[in-house]
Amino acid sequence: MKSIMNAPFMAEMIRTATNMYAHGWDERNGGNISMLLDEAELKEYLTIPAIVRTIPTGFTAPELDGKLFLVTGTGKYFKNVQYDPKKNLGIVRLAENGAEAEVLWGFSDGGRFTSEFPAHMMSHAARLAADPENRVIMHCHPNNLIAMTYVHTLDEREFTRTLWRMETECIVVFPDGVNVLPWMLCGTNEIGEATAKKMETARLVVWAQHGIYGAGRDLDETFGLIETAEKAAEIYMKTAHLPILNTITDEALHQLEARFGVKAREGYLD
Ligand code: 2HA
Ligand code: ZN
Repeated sequence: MKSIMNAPFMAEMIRTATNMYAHGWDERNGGNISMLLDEAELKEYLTIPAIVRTIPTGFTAPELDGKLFLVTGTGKYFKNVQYDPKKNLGIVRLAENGAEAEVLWGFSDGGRFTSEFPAHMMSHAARLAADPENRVIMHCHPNNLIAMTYVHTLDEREFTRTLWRMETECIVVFPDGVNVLPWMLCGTNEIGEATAKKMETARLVVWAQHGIYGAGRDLDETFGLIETAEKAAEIYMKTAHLPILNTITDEALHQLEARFGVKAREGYLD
């Protein structure tokens, strides 16, 4: 049996959490990540099943029954993941139609998965239906995206169009746009269900006055998605109060679609 600390998925998870903290997206215990693991790969590192303990999830997700996730712990700081992965992260397998999470590794201080576990798991189910290759759900608190939700309309088409115009790459990186939820109480099944619904049509879901959710096939792709949206929001926050003399036109956005072989969300371009 190989040491799980040498597993590529573990190294990537630690690197990503560390990098997210360095970007200022995950103050204190802010943010959470979950990544779907491949059972055959995990078996090189863990005996499955070897259940340490079982935690009720408070929801059901039959689509995810038996699936394995590497996930950040509740109350844990991204800053500290690299120093004690086994305490700050855990590997769980969903059982009983998703109503139970079997801890197979980690949460070594008796902890449990992120308080946003419902939003993560429901989002995994929604994204897997849209893209069977989806592996990662990532939540964090990027400054400029949050700031933008105080001063910009939350209309999804308008929010998306503004971000697309802030940087040439945006429409190429997220042609499906950005969906937006109004402020809601976090950590609940209700925000989980609402987030998952929004994940059916886009890989980015902004939580107004809170942060963002991203989905992707791996940690790098998901990080890059949020990074690009956050950069666009930063440019918006740097320029929104100034006289705008130039912009990226819809004609230019259509050119980008053609050049990069992407299709903008239906009805989002004039
Ligand atoms: O505390 O980010 O949304 C973790 C969070 C809650
Ligand atoms: Zn949060």
